[in-house]
Amino acid sequence: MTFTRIAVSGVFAALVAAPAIADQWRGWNIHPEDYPNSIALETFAAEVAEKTEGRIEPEVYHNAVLGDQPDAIEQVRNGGLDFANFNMGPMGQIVPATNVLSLPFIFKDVDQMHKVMDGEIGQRFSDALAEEGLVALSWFDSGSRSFYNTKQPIMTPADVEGMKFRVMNNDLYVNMVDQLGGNATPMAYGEVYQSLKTGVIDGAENNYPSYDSSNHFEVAKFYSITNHLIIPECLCVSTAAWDALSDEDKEIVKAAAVTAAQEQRALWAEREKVSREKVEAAGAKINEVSDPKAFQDKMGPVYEGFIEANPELESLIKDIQSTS
Ligand code: GTR
Repeated sequence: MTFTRIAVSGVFAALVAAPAIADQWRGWNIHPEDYPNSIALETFAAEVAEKTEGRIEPEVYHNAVLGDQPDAIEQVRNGGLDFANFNMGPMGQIVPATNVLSLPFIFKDVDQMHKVMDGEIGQRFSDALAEEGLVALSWFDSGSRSFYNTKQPIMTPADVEGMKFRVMNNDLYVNMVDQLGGNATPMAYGEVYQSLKTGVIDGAENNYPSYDSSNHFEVAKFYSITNHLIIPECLCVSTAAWDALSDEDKEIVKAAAVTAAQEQRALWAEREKVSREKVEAAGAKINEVSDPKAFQDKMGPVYEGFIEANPELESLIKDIQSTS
C-alpha cells in the first residue's frame, strides 16, 4: 500500500524537497521463521528493498498472524495485503483451474511438477491467477503429502475406513478421503494440532516439513507414505501492488521472486531430510504403504466428477499427465 509523506526537517524544510517514503508492503506467511518458505520470503523482501533502494519495503508476517490461508488469499486479491506464499490447495475455491493441481496423483513426482510449473503450463496457471487479482511471480516446492494419524499405520486403503481426517479447504479433498472410506473435515491449519490432541480428528495429511514444524508428529505419530498430493505454491503479489510499480521495479520484484524460489527449493530438499530424521528420532513411526497404486486406483471417481463439473479443464489435465 502506498503512503506518501513529505518529511519536514528543520531549517531546510522549506528548501529541500524530501523524497517520498517507501511503499510498505505487507506479506502473509503461514509458516514459522525457520521454515524454507519463510527464509525465502525474507530473501525476497531484502532483495526488493535493496534493489529498489528503499522505494518498496516489504515486511513478512510469519505464523499466519495476519489470518488463515483462505482469508489471506482474499486479502491479497483485494489489495489489503501485498504479497504472500500460497499453497494451490485452498486456491482452488477461487481460481478453478488451479484445482487441477489438487487432483490426487496428478503428478508422477516432484520433478515432473517443477517441469510443468516452470514451463508453458505453469504460465497458464499464472494467467488464471492474474484474472483473479493475483500475480504469481515464481513457484515454490511443497514436496508431496501423505496421511498421518493417531491410531495405526495405514498400509492399505481399508485402513483409512472410518477415520476422520483434516483436509485443507477444498471440496476435492473431501471427495478424495471419501473414496478411501474415511471422513474429511476442512479445517484451518492452525487448529489441527489441538484437534488431533483432543480427538476431534484422527489424522491429517501433509509433507514432512509441515508435519514437523506444526508439531503434529507429537500427537499423531503414524505417518504413512501415500504421496497422494503434490501441490505447488506461489509467491504471489496483489494486482494492486503490482500495477502501481514502474517497469523497472517490476523487473526487480520479479527477479527477487525467482531468486527466492531457487533458494526455497534448495532449502526444501534439505529440510525434507532433516524433518524426517527429526520426527523419527522423536518417536514418529513412518511406514511405506503396501501398494501405493491401490490408493491411486481409488481416485477414478474424483477425476470423473471433476471433469464432469469442469469439462473445459480436461485438456489441461491431459497436458500435465503427458509432460515428461
Ligand atoms: C503446508 C502448506 C501451507 C498450508 C498447510 C496446510 O504444507 O505449505 O501453505 O497449506 O500445508 O495443510 O494447511
